[in-house]
Amino acid sequence: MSATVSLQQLTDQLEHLEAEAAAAIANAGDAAVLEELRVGLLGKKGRLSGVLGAMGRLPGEERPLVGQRANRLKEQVQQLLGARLEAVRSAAMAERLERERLDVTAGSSYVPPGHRHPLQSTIEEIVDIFAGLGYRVSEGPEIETDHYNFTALNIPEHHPARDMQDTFYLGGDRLLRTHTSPVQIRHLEANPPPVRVIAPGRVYRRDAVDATHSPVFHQVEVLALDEGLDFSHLRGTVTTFLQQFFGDLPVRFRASYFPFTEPSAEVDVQWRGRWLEVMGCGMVDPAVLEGLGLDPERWSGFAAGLGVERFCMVRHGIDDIRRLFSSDLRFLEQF
Ligand code: 2U9
Repeated sequence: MSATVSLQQLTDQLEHLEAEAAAAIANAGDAAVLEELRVGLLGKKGRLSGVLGAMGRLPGEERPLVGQRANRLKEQVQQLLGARLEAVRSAAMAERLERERLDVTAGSSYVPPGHRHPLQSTIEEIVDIFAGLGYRVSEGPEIETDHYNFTALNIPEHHPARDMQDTFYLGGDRLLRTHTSPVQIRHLEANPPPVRVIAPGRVYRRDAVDATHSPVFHQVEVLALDEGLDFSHLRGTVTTFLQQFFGDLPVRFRASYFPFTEPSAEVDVQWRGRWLEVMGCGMVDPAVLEGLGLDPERWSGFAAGLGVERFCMVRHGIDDIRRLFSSDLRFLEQF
């Protein structure tokens, strides 16, 4: 037989429980602790259930009094738990906002990604077109010897073409190359024909600077050497290339002279209604082939050369070559 209980005892227990619960809830620091308290107070095996269990031992008429008191306690505890939960959540959110604070007015550390210089993208476009025609890229030194820059290209000492390609002499027979043709000479020394190469690169000339001249500029030269190549191959290759680069516009060839090609031609494109000279070209002079120990009766080929700055300026409507070397971002950002 269980011990008897009085109404007073149970009411005291409920009062006590309520005070204890209120204090514990007020001290709870987070949602997990509050959930533990809820289970311990109101759960099936909780403290309130314990008191209600004892209620069965009261006389029948007293039970509703305890029941009503217990219900008020339950509501009160639920209300305190809800309010405290709300408070700890908003405190946690405030703490997180403070911890992860973003100053949207702070100065930016954004670095613009940048892009290729217009000269570089012009070179890449030209190389891509010739790659599509089966050409490989060949490169060589910017400091050359008199032999590779001039003599091997059929420009002997005292030839007037040396004046047109006056350069920077570095002492001895060393000089800054005036064209990328020495690259092809070196390529042919190392690789027997058939050969199809292009030589992009920086070249130097002793020129006064003006809107169209710079002592340093870039060339792309083209060389094809094989059996049976004639002027029609040259014409077809150069025309195809120019129409890919500038669009499908008229191209014309005018007779010209270079020491290293015979016959030679200058090439114009009709750009926005005006004929513009953009390239030189010709059949490789037999004297150049003989100098390399190649039999001109068996091997023939064509060569062409262009100035990258000129291509870039025509394409983009740039009126002064110096802009391409000034590194002025207000200019460069347009491309
Ligand atoms: C070898 C044989 C022949 C290269 C060539 C040109 C014509 C030419 C100019 C274009 C504009 C120079 O930059 S520019 O001023 N070049 O007109 N260059 S044929 O001829 C070669 C090259 C290599 C072995």
